[in-house]
Amino acid sequence: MNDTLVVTTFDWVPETPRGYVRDLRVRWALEEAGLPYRVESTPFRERAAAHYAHQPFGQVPWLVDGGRSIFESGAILLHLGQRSAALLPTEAGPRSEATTWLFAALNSMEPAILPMTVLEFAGFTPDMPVTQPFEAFLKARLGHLEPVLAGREWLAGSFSVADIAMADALRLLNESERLAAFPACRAYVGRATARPAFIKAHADQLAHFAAAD
Ligand SMILES: N[C@@H](CCC(=O)N[C@@H](CS)C(=O)NCC(=O)O)C(=O)O
Repeated sequence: MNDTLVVTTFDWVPETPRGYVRDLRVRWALEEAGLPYRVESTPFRERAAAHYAHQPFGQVPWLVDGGRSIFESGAILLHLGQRSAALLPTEAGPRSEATTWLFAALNSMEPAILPMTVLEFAGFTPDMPVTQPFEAFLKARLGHLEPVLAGREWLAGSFSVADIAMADALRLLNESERLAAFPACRAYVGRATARPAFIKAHADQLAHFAAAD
């Protein structure tokens, strides 16, 4: 495989999603692992066939590692985890636990978090009847995650790709008051986003989009 990994994100996005575009998960993992990489851009406004060849939904990110192109942030995290013990434990037991929590972040928590953020973006407020079932679904999931995070620093023993996915999904709730009733979840997001690798990845993404203005 080549030494340099290539992450592709959009050349520009509107102000609101900046800092949250999912190339952040990939940048964060690469920074944690200290793997060499560079970032390339694909047009946001006009998505060409070449874009769909890498990402069938016309989204970002994707990662090119040598001759292999991988889309879906979760699949990319798993791929990088296989390249670095800083991202995924090498022992079978802890590795399985970290993989399980990676899927839990993407498949149990994120589906509860995303509808709220989409509704908010569309101008719906938490008190509106249409948002109630989504609020209840999210609260139930956070209620189950809370005791888990109250008892551990990271999801699977040491920090792993599971924490990148989980903390990145949860931090979407940071600007609302939704984590106020879940102090362990809130503290976990604080711990994760205080890591130097997150801080660098976040600043780099903001700089990338700002450079396109
Ligand atoms: N499940 C995909 C979702 C990727 C995704 O939602 N990408 C957003 C940016 S964060 C995107 O490309 N949005 C533009 C669009 O959907 O047209 C992943 O985790 O990689």
